[in-house]
Amino acid sequence: MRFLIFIPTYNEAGNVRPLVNQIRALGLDADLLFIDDNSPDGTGRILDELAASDPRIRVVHREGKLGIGTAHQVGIARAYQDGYRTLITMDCDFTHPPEDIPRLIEASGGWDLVVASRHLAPGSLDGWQWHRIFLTKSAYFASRYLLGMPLDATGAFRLYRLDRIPQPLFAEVISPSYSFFVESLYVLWSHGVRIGQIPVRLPARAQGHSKMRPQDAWQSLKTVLRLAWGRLLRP
Ligand SMILES: Nc1nc2c(ncn2[C@@H]2O[C@H](COP(=O)(O)OP(=O)(O)OP(=O)(O)O)[C@@H](O)[C@H]2O)c(=O)[nH]1
Ligand SMILES: [Mg+2]
Repeated sequence: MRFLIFIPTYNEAGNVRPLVNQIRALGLDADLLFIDDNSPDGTGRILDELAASDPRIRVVHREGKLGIGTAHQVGIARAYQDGYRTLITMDCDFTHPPEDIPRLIEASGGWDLVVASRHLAPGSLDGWQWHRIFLTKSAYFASRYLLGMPLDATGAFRLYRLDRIPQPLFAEVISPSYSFFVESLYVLWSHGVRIGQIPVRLPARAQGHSKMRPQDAWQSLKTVLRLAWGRLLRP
C-alpha cells in the first residue's frame, strides 16, 4: 500500500536527516512530503539535499512562518490532489516515534481516521514538563466534556483514510495554527467520520525548540469554546 507521510518543519535542522533515516529503515512503501516555512536554521536547504538524492521525498517551500495549521491544510490538499488513499501526518522532532507508524496502519482497516492518543496508556507523557502535561490533559478534558469527543484531539500524529473522508470537509476548518488539530478532528467527527485511536508513549522533543507559544494554547481554548457554542446551538 503506497501512502504519503506529511511533516511540517520550522527550524528542525538537527532532526530532518535522522527522522528520514528512521522512517526509511522501516521499509514502508511511503512517499514523504515536507513543508518548510523558510526556516532560518537552514532546514529547507537540508530538505532539498535529501530530496535530490531520493525521488520519493518532496519539499514545498513557503516564504515565511505561515503556521502549522495552514501547513497541514496544504499537505492534506496535496495528498488528495496526488491521489493518495492514505495520509499520515507527524511532527519532525521525534515526539512521534516512526516505529509507531506500522501500528497506525494496522489500525486503519476499520476506521476513517486513526489518532495516536496520549491518554490510553499509563506513562505516555513520561519526561514531559509539567506545564505541557497540564496543557495536554486540559485539552483532553475540554475535548471530552465540551465537545463530546473523548479523543486526543490536539496531536498531529494521525492517519487519514482519504479514500473515505470527503475532501470538502477540510474547507470547514479555518484555524491557521495549533488549533487546527482540535478543529479538524471536531469537524470530521461531527460529520460522522469514524475515528479510532491507538495508545502511544510520546517522548519529549529530542532536539531544537518548541514553536508553540502561550497564545497558541489560548487560541486553541477559544476554538474549543467556539465549537462548543456551535454544538449547543445545533438543532
Ligand atoms: N511549516 C511549518 N511547520 C511548523 C510551524 N510551526 C511548527 N511547525 C512544525 O510542526 C511540528 C510541531 O511543532 P512543535 O514546535 O514541535 O510543537 P509541539 O509539538 O506542540 O511543541 P513541543 O512539544 O514543545 O515540541 C514540528 O515539526 C515543527 O517544526 C509553522 O509555522 N510552519
Ligand atoms: Mg513537538
